[in-house]
Amino acid sequence: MSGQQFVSLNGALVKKEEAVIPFYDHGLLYGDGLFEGIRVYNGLVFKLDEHVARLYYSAKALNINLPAPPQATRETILETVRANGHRDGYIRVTVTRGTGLGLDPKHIKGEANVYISCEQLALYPPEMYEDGLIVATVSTRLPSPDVIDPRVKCTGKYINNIMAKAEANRSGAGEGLMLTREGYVGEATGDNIFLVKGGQLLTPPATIGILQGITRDTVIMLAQAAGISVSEPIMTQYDVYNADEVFLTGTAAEVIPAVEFDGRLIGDGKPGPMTRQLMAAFREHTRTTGVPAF
Ligand code: PXG
Repeated sequence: MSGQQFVSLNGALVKKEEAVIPFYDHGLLYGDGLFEGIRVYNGLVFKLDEHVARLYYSAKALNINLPAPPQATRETILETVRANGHRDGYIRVTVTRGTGLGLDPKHIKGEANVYISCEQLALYPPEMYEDGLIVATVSTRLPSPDVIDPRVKCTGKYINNIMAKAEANRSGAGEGLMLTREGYVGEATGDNIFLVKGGQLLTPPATIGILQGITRDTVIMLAQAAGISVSEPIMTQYDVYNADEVFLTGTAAEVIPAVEFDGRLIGDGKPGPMTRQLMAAFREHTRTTGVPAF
C-alpha cells in the first residue's frame, strides 16, 4: 500500500491532502451537522447498517436531507474503506446541512455535504484495557432532551462533551462521567456506562438523555446471550461508587474497564470477571461479524 489516504467528499474519492471543504459549510459555521464513528475489524465493518440507520434517523430529526438514500451511503462508506486498505480502522461519516452564510437554512445552496474518512484510531493505550481507567465526575451536565435529543448525534452538541473531556483531563482522569440535569448517572463523554452489581448488569435507560450506543446495544445482547440479567434503572453516583465492577462502551473506546471514580476504588480496583468476560465476547464478536469491505 502506498500510504496515500483518500477521503470521500460528496461521493467522490479524493486524496486527503487535496480535499477542500466549503468555507461556509453550516457544520463549520454553526455545528449544524451529524456524525457517526464506525469501526472496521478484520475487514468487516461492524454494525454498518445500524450506524447508517442512526445517521438517517438523526438527519430526519434535524430535517437534513441527505443527497443519497441509505443504501448508496452504505456503499460509499465501503468504497472509502477499500480505497484506504484498512482492514482494521475507524470510519468517520460527517454530514452537514450544506453550504451557506447565515443561520437560516433557507440560505443554503444545494445539498447536504457528506464527508467520509477511514483512519487508524487507538483511543487508549493497550495497558488501560488491562489496568482500567480512572474516571472523574465532571460538572458539565448532559443537555436535557427537551433542548437537544441526545439520540441525535449532532456535531454542535459535542461542544458540551469536549468541555467535559477537558474537565476530566484537568483532573488527570481518563474519562469524565456526565450526569443528567437532575444528577442521575448518564454517560461518559464518548461512551456509555455499565455497572455490575451482584452478578447483574446495570446501565442507565436510553430515555434519561444519553446516546443509545450501538456498542451498548451489542454488549446488552452479548450479556443476555451469556445468561446475564440486564436492567436499565435510574442511578446516582452512589450506585457507581458501590458497584462491584464498572466499564464503559463506545465505538472508539470499545469495552474498557473503569476502576476508580472520584477517588473511590471500584471493587478491588482491578477489572472484574464479568468485565473481562464481556470484553472477550465483544472482541470475538467484532472479529467475526460485520459487512465485508473487501
Ligand atoms: N455516548 C456518547 C456521548 C457518544 O458520543 C457513545 C455514547 C457510544 O456510542 P456507540 O454507538 O459508538 O457505541 C458515543 C459515541 C470520538 C468518538 O471521536 C466518540 C464516539 C463515537 C465515535 C468516535 O471520540 N462516541
